[in-house]
Amino acid sequence: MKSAVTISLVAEARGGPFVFWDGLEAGCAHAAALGFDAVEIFPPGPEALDPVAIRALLDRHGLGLAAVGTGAGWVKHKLRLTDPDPAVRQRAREFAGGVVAVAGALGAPAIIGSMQGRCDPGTSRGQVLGWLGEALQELAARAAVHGQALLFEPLNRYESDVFCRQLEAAQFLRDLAAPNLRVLCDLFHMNIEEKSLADTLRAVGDRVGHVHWADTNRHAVGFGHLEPAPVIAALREIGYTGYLSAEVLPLPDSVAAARQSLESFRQWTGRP
Ligand code: LER
Ligand code: MN
Repeated sequence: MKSAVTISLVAEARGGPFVFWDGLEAGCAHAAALGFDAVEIFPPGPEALDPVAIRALLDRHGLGLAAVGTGAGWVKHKLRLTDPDPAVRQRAREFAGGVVAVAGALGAPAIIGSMQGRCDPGTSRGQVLGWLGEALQELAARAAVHGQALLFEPLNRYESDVFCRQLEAAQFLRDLAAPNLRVLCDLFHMNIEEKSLADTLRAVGDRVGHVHWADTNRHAVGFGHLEPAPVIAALREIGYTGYLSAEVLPLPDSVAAARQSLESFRQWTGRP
């Protein structure tokens, strides 16, 4: 398994669970100095990411790119893949598709989290899942062009009611028959929704595509009451070799949260 740390470039998301906030240059410099393998970027949109410049920046710091988030589509532009308005759904697909393309050009997967939306009153769950399924199939096909996965992230009940539990999401993705669709398992959301984190990870199995390495209170792992040992054992059992990416509150400050995230990663994976 490999370590990663989040960098948000979205001013509107300030206060959210991202570690670094002061630009890509500064975030990459901190991540590399601390010893992370990679960064995960939350951009305001696809146009904010120049693949050539980002490749040069990552290479200069010896960092990988773990994933790129699409959440600004919702946070900044109020775009949802399941909006009842077809014009909004279309714009949402274009926005997410742009992020998938730029992430793919950089050799990374994109994440569909808050852009999944929620079931509005007056809209049936069947309709919402239909719209979501169509969008994920289209976006997965765009990711496949680059040989990348598309990561779907179940969110806890206070953020969405589309898929809050990992296994239900994994079954939905399996039925879509797009083999590069994977589940992003965020340990913070899982702590709220799952009976057992380890059993759930084992059940999702080879559909686990990415992990958000967060404690129960969304602080860095070790600052809450998560028991990492069974989580790591389950990930080993299913043969997971992807990222444990620190998507946590920048508390007590960004560098301290990053340092604790990496220390806990090293402690529990045994990686130097
Ligand atoms: C939101 O709670 C979250 O976990 C993010 O990774 C989704 O964009
Ligand atoms: Mn997350």
